[in-house]
Amino acid sequence: MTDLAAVKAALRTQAVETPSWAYGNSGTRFKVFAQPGVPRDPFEKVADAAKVHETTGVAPSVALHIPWDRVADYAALARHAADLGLRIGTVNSNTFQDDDYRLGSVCHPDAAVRRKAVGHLLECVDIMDATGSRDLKLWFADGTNYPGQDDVRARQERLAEALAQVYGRLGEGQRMLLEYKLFEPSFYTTDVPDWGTAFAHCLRLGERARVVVDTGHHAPGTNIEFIVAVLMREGRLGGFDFNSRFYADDDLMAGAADPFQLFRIMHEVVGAGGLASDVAFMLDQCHNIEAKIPAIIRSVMNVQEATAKALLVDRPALARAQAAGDVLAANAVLMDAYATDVRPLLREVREESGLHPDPVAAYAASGWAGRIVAERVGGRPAGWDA
Ligand SMILES: [Mn+2]
Repeated sequence: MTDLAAVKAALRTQAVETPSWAYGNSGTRFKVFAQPGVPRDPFEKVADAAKVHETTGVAPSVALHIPWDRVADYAALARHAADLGLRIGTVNSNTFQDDDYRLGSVCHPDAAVRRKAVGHLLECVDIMDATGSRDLKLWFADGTNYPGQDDVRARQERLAEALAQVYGRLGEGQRMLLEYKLFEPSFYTTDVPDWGTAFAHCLRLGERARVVVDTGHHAPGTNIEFIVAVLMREGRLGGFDFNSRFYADDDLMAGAADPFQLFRIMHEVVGAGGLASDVAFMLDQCHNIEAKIPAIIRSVMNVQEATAKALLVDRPALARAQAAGDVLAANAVLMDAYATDVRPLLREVREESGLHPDPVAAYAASGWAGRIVAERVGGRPAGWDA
């Protein structure tokens, strides 16, 4: 028996942060297909993010990426967001698009390059101060392509030193989220390739250093929900970058490739009290061939559906079956929840919150898609380089 009112209340309080870069042009390393109407500056990206929140009711913040979202006045950007019912969320750093970083950024063998990279990270904390952001998200493209290219342990030392400098600069209430990625763009070693490496660095730094799990950043077959369970037990899960992968870091819509995996992850999150915790639920996606805003809306809905199913797991029945060693009954409890069609429940939740029951239809009816194509003429469309 599940308390439906409690499930609905939990669903209403869920918050999924959308990434500014998903609104601009982005895609694969082979081709980025430009779309009409994409934002030309961070203010327009925030306006698009506001549409996702307006239609879903559960996307109240938008993540920035520096330097792509550099503006003269960050407080003005935060006010613009607030005017649209949003807030500026996580600030993401970028130390992978400068020629100086050919051999790495914070792990580079040259101290001058490391200083430049750390300087950028410190600038990101300055921006957080201006926007009121809680989280600094760090992902490093650092690594090597060939055996012998650099000293693996020395690179770890350089990384630790840089992280400590930035951690020391954080203000009260600010956190450092360290994201790992198995490989790419480095192909032999990556300096933060897995949760264990990220966790080890976070442990040394302090309580406000947390690990980010990007669902696309693992080897095929990796049991991501196990990683989530372990990090939550340690109090070190900072948040998620949700997306889907079929092969490598595909950055497809969350829940598109493997909705069952997303459910299993959310089951661990719900079980550990993560919905009511400080775990950040973010999307990290690129929409190359599909319309961007509806794809982001769809991703938010997919996260909601996985969450709803996880909330519907009959946990007392599950605990009884587990305690009795009843393998099949325990599995059946989980599968019953997964097999539930939660779309009617989510439609109800939205209607009870004064929203259209179908966010995709609400967006289509809003006329925003046509308006941005008509109005966003001239200027330079936002993308990976702007
Ligand atoms: Mn990511």
